[in-house]
Amino acid sequence: MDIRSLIWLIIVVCIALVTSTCGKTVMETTPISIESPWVRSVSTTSTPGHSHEGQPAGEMADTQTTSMNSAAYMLIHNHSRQADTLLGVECDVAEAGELHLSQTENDITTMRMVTQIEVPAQGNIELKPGGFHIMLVNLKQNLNPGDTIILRLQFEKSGEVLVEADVRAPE
Ligand SMILES: [Cu+2]
Repeated sequence: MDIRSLIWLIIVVCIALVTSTCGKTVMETTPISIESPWVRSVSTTSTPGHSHEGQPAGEMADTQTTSMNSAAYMLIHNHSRQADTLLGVECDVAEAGELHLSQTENDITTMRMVTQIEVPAQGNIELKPGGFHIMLVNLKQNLNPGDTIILRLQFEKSGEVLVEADVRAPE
């Protein structure tokens, strides 16, 4: 290797180092912060079917399948001067993470899937039982109280935000 190629190699390595350092800085200054994330505990023996959100087991159950769902809750803060939008969630313990909204009207609770959840500028949105929540669809394993699971939240402006959520029995 002649001296000219060596110099080029050093320049390329330096650019790579600087770029990766910048990437880290961006990650650390994300304007999104998450408070008290938790996931509803589920096991095959306690809650078969699709029941969630406090409905009695079986009310929403698909009688022919033994699939399990759970829900994740948290308080999402947005410290930015721009609104941001939660677009989706991924999680290794479930086949899919869906954004849902539960609503109660005339004593009947229904839930529907939503495509996004907006987090206002310098404000927050609470995901909680009976309201917005993240539905973890078709769990691949039991979720026992005391477990910790990782959720990967996808925001329109802030990109991916990792959340470590505790598994708890619903109150
Ligand atoms: Cu739901």
